[in-house]
Amino acid sequence: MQTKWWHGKVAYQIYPKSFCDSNGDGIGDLQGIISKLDYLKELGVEIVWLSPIFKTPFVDQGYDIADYEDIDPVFGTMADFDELLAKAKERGIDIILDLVINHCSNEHEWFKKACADLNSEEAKYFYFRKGKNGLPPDNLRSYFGGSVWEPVPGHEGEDLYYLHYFTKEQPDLNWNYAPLRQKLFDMINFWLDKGVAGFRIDAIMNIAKDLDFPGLPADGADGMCSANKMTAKLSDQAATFLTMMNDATFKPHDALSVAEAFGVNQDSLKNYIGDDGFFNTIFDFSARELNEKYPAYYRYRPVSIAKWRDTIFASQERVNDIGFMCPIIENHDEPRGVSYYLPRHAQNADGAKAFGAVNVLLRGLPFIYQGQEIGMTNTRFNSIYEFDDVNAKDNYKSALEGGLTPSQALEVLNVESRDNARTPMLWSSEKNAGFSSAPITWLKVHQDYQTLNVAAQKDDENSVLSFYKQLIALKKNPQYKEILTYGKFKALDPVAEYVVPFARELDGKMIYVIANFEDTEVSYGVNADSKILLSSKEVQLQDGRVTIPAVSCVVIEL
Ligand code: TEU
Ligand code: CA
Repeated sequence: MQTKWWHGKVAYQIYPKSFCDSNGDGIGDLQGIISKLDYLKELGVEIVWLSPIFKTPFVDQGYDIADYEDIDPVFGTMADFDELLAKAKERGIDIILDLVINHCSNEHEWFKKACADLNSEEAKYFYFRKGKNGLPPDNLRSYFGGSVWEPVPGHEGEDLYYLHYFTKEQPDLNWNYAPLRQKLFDMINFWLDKGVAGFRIDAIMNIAKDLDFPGLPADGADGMCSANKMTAKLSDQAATFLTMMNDATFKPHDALSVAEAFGVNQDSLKNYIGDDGFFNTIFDFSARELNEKYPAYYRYRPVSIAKWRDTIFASQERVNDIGFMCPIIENHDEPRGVSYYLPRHAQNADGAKAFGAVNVLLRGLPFIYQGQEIGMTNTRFNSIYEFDDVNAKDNYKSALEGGLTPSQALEVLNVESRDNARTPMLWSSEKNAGFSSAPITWLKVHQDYQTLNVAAQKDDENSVLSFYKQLIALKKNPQYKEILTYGKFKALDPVAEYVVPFARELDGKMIYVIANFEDTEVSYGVNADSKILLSSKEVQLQDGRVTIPAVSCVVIEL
């Protein structure tokens, strides 16, 4: 395997709207992020991914981009961004941006020009199609509900539609048109030339389209079929585009490319994340994928930590000889991992520490999502009006249509909603958790902010935050860096349902990471002279056996 600059590092995801508000408008911004760079440095992260900060009408929280080369005024200016980039670099932190290029916003100039003149160059940047037999061109269902086709604005009644896999305000870009691809590649290089270290690449497998738009057999009572089923069928076409993009942009810049690539055929992973892959690495969403959301998000099946372990371990083993994936326990599209996967008795600081050890020490480039490092849990939403996310609102509607009562539908959202992770970062016990001085924040503040916050944990050596610092420091410790970066992943015997135990192995050296989410202690055979590198509670090491208390974890060098 080729050695890369990002190997052995720990990454951190910032959701800019909710990280830190510097000007008191209730919304996070770039100056807010700058004010927290020392916090990130102290935590030990060396790569920071910013969810979209570009000009946007915020229909999908910035994942609808109206100008790829400008900063949204809500977040600040290009000068603020340049300052952030420079100050981050001074602290040894590289910034990666969010590349949302399957679609743009309906407020992008391209789309406005395209609708205004169907013969324009810009009209070729989108998929405009005539209906078939009085119906939209195909029966695909958008990720956020309803048809992927919408009448072209200004041409209503002309049986003319445009394609959007996400909301109707996010028209899909036509990757089959070479000049459009070139525009996107130029834009990527604009940011890389500025000094951005790379990108997290949004929903990228969706760029492949069957130009006949044949649709697929229905997978729901609405007669439609999820767009993601079409995407899964067209991965070869996507591969062609991805190679072009890599050659034109990431590769020549030695940039970090991390893809959000749902539905990758597991047999061709090497093409994606191998030495010559389209990307450097991709997120491991295998546990998240267990919940096929459509056609019934509201009929989600809970995923236990046992199921999480079996699923994630399988994908770790799959990529051992291929490349790296990015372990996560949550992100801005998911509920908090501690609330979602852990048994009730472990949905607390103890559980957060043990889950953190798994996240940081699995093989790959781990991403920590803001607030995870203090053990943030799901936020309690008491009414549908407290949610902001389009996806939450759409799923609430479909739950009611599916026969759930309003209070049942609300409970589903409380478990599943993306807004769970999008509430403001908890900095202190002050007003709005120290996130903002505004009278009201754009999304509600977590109910536990008075006790669950950075200020309360900063100087407490037993806090979740302090434990995360130790985990990251261990991963970077020159003595263990090699094995914790390149060491093979090996599953260990779980011995009980809620135990997540694995080894990292390199050149005959071995490190065990054991997270115990049971409500009783468990024990493992190790060596007589084994050394405890880190543990979240006091562990017993006697006669070659280590005993790990309930809801805790240990890292041992054998
Ligand atoms: O997500 C792509 C994606 O497939 C998920 O949206 C998923 O289907 C959804 O979160 C339902 O849980 C990316 C971004 O991460 C997400 O925030 C955007 O909404 C989406 O793309 C559109 O850009
Ligand atoms: Ca602000």
